[in-house]
Amino acid sequence: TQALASGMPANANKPLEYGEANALATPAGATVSPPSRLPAASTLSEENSSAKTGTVAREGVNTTIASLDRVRVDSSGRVLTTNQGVAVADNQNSLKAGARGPALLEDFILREKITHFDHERIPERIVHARGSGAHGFFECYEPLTRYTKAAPFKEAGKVTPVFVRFSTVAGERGSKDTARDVRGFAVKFYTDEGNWDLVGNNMPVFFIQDAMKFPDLVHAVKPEPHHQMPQAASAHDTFWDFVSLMPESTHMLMWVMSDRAIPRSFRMMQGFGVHTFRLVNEAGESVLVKFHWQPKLGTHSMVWEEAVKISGADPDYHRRDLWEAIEAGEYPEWELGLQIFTEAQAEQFSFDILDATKIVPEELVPVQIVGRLVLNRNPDNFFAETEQVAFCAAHIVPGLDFTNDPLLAGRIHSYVDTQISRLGGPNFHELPINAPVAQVHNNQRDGMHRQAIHRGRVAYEPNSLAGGCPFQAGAAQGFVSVANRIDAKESANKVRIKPEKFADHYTQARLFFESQSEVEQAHIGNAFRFELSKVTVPAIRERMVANLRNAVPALAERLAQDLGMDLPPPTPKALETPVQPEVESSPALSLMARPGDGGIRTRKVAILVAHGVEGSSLGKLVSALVAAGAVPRLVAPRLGAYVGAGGEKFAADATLENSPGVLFDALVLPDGAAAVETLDADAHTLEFLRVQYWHCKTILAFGASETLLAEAQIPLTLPDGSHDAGLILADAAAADEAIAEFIAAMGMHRHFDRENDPPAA
Ligand code: HDE
Repeated sequence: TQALASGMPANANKPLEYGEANALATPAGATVSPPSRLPAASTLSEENSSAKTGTVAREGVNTTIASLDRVRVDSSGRVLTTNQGVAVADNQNSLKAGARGPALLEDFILREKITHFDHERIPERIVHARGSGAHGFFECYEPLTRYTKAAPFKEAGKVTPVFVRFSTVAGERGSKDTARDVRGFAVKFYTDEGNWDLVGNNMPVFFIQDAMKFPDLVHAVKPEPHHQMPQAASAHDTFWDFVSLMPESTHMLMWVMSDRAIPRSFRMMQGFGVHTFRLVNEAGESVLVKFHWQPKLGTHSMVWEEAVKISGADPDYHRRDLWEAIEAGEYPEWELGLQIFTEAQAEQFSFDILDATKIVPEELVPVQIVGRLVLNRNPDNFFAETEQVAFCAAHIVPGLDFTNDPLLAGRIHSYVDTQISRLGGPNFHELPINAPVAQVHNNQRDGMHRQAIHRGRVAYEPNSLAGGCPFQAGAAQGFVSVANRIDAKESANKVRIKPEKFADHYTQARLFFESQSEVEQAHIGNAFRFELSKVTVPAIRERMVANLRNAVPALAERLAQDLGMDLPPPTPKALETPVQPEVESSPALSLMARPGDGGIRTRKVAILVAHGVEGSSLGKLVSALVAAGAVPRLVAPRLGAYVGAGGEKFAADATLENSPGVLFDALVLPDGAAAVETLDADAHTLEFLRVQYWHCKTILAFGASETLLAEAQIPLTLPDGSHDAGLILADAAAADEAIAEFIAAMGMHRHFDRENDPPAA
């Protein structure tokens, strides 16, 4: 740390290897010529290390950067070497006995290169294989010392560096981003008292109550083992076979069939710690807590058809969205909310707080906002950071503790264990992205890939030879488990049973459904229909509908009809006495409860252009959108320059072919007869328009482009004849008002009153 603080290289023998500043410096006496195969000033991307070429990540304010800088490598102006540091003279040709002769075994340069390449891949995560990460910080608003001594909450304004990884669960590493799935929301806090990983999801409940069932759940949802299909999808027999036999999953199924499973962006979804945890203060007193992340941009989702099409048009949709927002300085932000309650309160609840298939409704325990999370720096290298980061539910720090949630218990074991095979041994905590900011001193030694060079002959404790060091911290400083765990008063017999309240599988499933808006309820029904229609075994469909009868009879009836089957009798309940829930509805469970501020920052707007567009209104529009923080793109039949009716010049940066409508939040159709005619002649235009309309997005049509609406058979009013707030027709004269109306309508995100099931022809 002294070396780092003084800006000196960490290893004085290798001054050139460490630190960005050093890496960029020219070694004494060396002459560095520009790389020979890049012609100077050829194209924009070769001149600039821009976001698009992706060489150097934009720097954010983040104290982890300091420790990671030690290992960051920048090869600008450097000579190519082997891994042993030997300069390579020729990187094009292997060593051969004569020009047409055999390659020689002695070519250590070729062999090193190929051998390393042969071992580039590591196993992907068993679940959550596909993910995207970013660096940032957590800032505490007020000291929480009354409840916890955990380092991040000690004082107002305290900043703790974090690395966050978002993920889908079922798909493989190379699968699509927009699958219907739970999203992982894993946060590693590099606190000054050790690493704390809050490894959560974007839904506050889970499918199962006990870790014992986790391998079964995952085997059921993953591609079926005989033919390895389907990829990144739950819509298949084995998943629904399993969950229909596990009524405890009914609540989670409601969440997964809701639009929460197809978020518009990682930046627009909530995060939850799921389990009940504990906060522990200096005096050792503890309270129970649930963790919530609330996105500043509000909670927004896609519609299913859109998600399906995006997975073809841009399988990296969420990864790109996160990357681009951070590169643009639009740092995503969440607030941390806590639901804090006592054991005495918990005992009164109609549900068990150790049951991860239950939430604590906000009406019972309000969410208290305590800080914010800001992501302000993209990783420099996906593998080194996002792939090698190892989260672990067991990583907690003094001031936090677990509860006896039997699902959490399994997680406490699983995460470290899985890294041992994924990251190749027990020393993965030394990988730079995993290394704590807090110092690490213990007597663990050796193992694969050990980085630290421990000095001295003592690797045990107690010892006298090293003066007793490293010494036990004691209760004042060190981690102490809370003594009075909930359930301690229960019988100490070893049993394999569940607590009684775990048997209520339906009350909160109903609560969730009843708390949704009409549109959300309709989407849940559609999702069940879609998924179950992919199930080929009728008995599985029946069993699922039979379960749903216990939760939401109307939903089960609708599904029976939609799936063309008779309504089956309800599944016998595990708990015959009905539970009296505290609340019948919890408005906070609707996505609509958190619309954000109505702004349109980072929203993508497609402005269709062709030669002859009426240019003045488009100029105004682009300025207004940029001023509001949106991202306008000019989409044309081909890339390149276009000339407007008044001689204005436009450069199209996307094409109807490479950027279909599903990739945009809103659409603008231009005025100008010639342009409209050209666009009309390209079938992509009408397709673009139809999907925008179908997916309930905002459309602004200037002047002559109204004919495109007619061609695409877009109704100008809602089915009941009333005004469609998301469809704005404007002539150039009234451009200012139309633009203002367009921006306001985009702020509403979607115009669901347009929606029809099935979509109107
Ligand atoms: Fe995980 N989970 N999980 N999980 N989980 C993993 O750990 C596991 C569960 C979650 O971005 C694995 O490093 C068990 C709940 C996230 O790297 C593995 C059980 C929640 C991530 C594992 C659960 C999660 C994982 C796979 C039931 C929400 C991705 C690779 C007892 C609170 C973290 C790895 C990242 C990853 C085990 C259930 C969240 C196998 C045994 C509930 C966000 O260890």
